[in-house]
Amino acid sequence: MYSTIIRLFIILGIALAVCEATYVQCLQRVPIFTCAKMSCPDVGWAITHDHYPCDCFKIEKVLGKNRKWYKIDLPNGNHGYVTHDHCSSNGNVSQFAEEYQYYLDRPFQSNLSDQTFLNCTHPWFGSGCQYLLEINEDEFVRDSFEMTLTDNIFQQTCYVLLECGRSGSSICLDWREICNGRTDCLNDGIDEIGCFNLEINECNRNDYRCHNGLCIPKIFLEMKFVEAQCFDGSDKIIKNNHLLEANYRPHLFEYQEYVCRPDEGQFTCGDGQCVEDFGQCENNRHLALTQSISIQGNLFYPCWIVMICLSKIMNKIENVTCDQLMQSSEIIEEFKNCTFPLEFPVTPVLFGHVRFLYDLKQIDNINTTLALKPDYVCYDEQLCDFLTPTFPYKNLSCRYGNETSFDLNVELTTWKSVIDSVKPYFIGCITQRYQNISSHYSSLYHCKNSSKYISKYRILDGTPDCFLKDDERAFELSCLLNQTLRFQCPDEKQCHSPIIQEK
Ligand SMILES: [Ca+2]
Ligand SMILES: [Ca+2]
Repeated sequence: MYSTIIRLFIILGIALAVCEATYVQCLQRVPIFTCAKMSCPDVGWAITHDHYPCDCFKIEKVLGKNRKWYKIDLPNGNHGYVTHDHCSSNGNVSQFAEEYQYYLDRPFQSNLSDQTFLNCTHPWFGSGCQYLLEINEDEFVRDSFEMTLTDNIFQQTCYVLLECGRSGSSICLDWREICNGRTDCLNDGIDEIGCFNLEINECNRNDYRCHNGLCIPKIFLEMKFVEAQCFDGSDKIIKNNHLLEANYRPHLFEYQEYVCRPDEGQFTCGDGQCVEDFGQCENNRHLALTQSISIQGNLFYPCWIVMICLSKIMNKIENVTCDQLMQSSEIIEEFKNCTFPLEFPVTPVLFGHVRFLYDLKQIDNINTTLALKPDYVCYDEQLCDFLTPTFPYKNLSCRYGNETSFDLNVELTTWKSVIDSVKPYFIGCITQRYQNISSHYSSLYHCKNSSKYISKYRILDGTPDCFLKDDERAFELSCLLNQTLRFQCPDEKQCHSPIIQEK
């Protein structure tokens, strides 16, 4: 945060110092000279805060340093010179910031190489480091973020350096969705390519390994500053125990830089909040997800409408409520002509490969207060090799809904509850097919009856990662891992990961 402000002020300071003037303003009463030297006679005094037109400046070398002289137009039609000591010019700030960067990159090619740049100490800035901008940084930043929020529309920032294919255009890739262990981009899951390197990653002796595999210097754990240094905040949990004050309130920038930990909801709201899939984000990013999964695609209109309403993904379409739509005998009649099994939504509902299929319904007998459960759940067999598919459908492997996690006797009332039921069943699937990975990596744990490998740091971390949940039952192994921050409770034979201390 501070470094950003300092950088901003340094750039402003530099820009003001070298800008091509359109007018000059003096903050003190300074003499106006007839030529660009202190030895020249003066013609009067500059009036404080007056705007003097100016289109050029001269640089004078004084004892090896540059002194800048603005040539200003005077009200009587003559011109004079003032130094930049107490006067500054407006100008094209961004252009000069760019020119300054060009000078830093290629000092000998830049035409700024014979000029002086001031590197002001925070919070001062200006041509002579004479200005101080009094702002409440928290409010300043919060206002700028809040400006992007309106009642119902999520204004998102998109990570554009990966071309991420998602259904529809309502949701784009957030940088937090890269390497988060879930496939978000439907074009070959490019958001998860290469991420296994993080899973394998070990840090050196002087580093702490964040739960997501990144490393930070261990010394940060001992320092008094309260901000988490790991993006997933996993270092904060350890500090929490002995350093942080009880009334610690995370800084706004901490939220902005926060990625979800596995023990939290895994859908990122894009501002530090983490919710379960289709849970509610305060900033409404979940609506963008709902919209993206509700696209009509190549579905016949009545099939699409009825399925949206029965699945309870949304309760109205184009401002007409589902109650009204489902009373249309025409729509209900046409629904019978849909092709069954009907794949709905037209895109994967979870992890980039889990899909739902529905059989023909006696629609008159459906209890519309409940969310319709899928009759079949299909998935990519190569990613979930611990499951034996019951039958193939197109290029997918499928199981009956009640063979997965849908209990016929459990009534679900929301789309989210349908997703919540099926999610644990597929959590053990991998995101990318492994290439040349085997258990000889000492940093990996091999899930039982599965091709999945996870980092040993995920053992007993409170989150099941393997289909059989064996990573949360590897009691003896957990104490053999030689991870210094693991802890053992009295009368227990297992050693817990430090990230569950918060629970
Ligand atoms: Ca992802
Ligand atoms: Ca685990």
